[in-house]
Amino acid sequence: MLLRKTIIAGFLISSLGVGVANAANPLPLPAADTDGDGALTAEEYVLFEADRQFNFRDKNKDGILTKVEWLGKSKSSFPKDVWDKFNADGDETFNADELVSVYLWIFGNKDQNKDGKLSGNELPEQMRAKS
Ligand SMILES: [Ca+2]
Ligand SMILES: [Ca+2]
Ligand SMILES: [Ca+2]
Repeated sequence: MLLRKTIIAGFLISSLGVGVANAANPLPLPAADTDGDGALTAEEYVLFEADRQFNFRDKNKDGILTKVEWLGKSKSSFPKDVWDKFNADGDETFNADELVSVYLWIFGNKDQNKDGKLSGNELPEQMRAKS
C-alpha cells in the first residue's frame, strides 16, 4: 500500500512537472482520498496539497521553497498575506512545518460545517466526485 502510494505520488509529480496548466489540471478526488471514502480528512488534504503545491512552486527544483517562489506572479495579496502569517521563523523559505500549517489553515476554512472532513461542495472543485 505504501509502495503504491509512492508510485502514485511520483506519477503525479512527474506529470505535473511538464504540464503548462498545472494549477488548472483536473485532479481526481481518488488521488488525494487515500482511504476512498469520498471525503478528505485534514491529513489526506494537507499531505496531498502541501506536496503538490511544493512541487509546483519549487521552480528550480532544489527542494527549497523560497519566498520568491511562493509569491510567484500572483497579483493578489493572498500569497503575501499567507507568507506573513505562516513564515513562523522569519527566514526566506517555507519549510515543511510552515507549509503544513498553511494547508491546515486552508483546510479549516474549507471545512464549512467543521466536521473535520471536506465533502461534497466543500471539496475543491476539481476534486469533486462526478455524480
Ligand atoms: Ca478520505
Ligand atoms: Ca526552490
Ligand atoms: Ca520559514
